[in-house]
Amino acid sequence: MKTLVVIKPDGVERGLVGEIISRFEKYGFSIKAIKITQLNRETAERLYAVHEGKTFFDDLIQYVTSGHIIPLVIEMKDSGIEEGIKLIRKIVGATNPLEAEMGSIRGDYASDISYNIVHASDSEKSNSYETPIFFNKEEILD
Ligand code: 3AN
Repeated sequence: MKTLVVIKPDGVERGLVGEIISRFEKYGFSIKAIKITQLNRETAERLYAVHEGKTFFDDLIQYVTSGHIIPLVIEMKDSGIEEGIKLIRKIVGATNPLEAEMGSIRGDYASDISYNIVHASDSEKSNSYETPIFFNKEEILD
């Protein structure tokens, strides 16, 4: 399986890029696409379309467009998409860092739900929607 992970502006600014990538690698994921970029407002709104209208939407867009981000496609060979995404969500930790377990990225490094370091697609459907926002097919290696 392959799926999308995005290191958000606070993860990049805090110098956690190597640490975050290293955690996925140690669990057996390998990188199949990677870049550094910055989202414009329109693309950020597309990425977070499911949250449109929610109280935190404007702040979320402001935050994800505020700095550099690092989208990655990571792969776990011989794993189904559901199991792979489940494992990634465990490595990342719960959306609210106060509920994220210690030992997860958010549990160890985040303290605020609005600045939670990393985004990971939470289903096969969201991955199919989100990955093309960052990468075209040729950029994702086999
Ligand atoms: P996750 O990133 O864990 O998949 P989503 O997709 O539900 O979580 O939410 C996307 C982002 O929106 C979160 N990473 C967080 O930055 C922000 N967010 C979600 N829920 C809230 C909330 N109740 N208050 C503030 N920000 C939120």
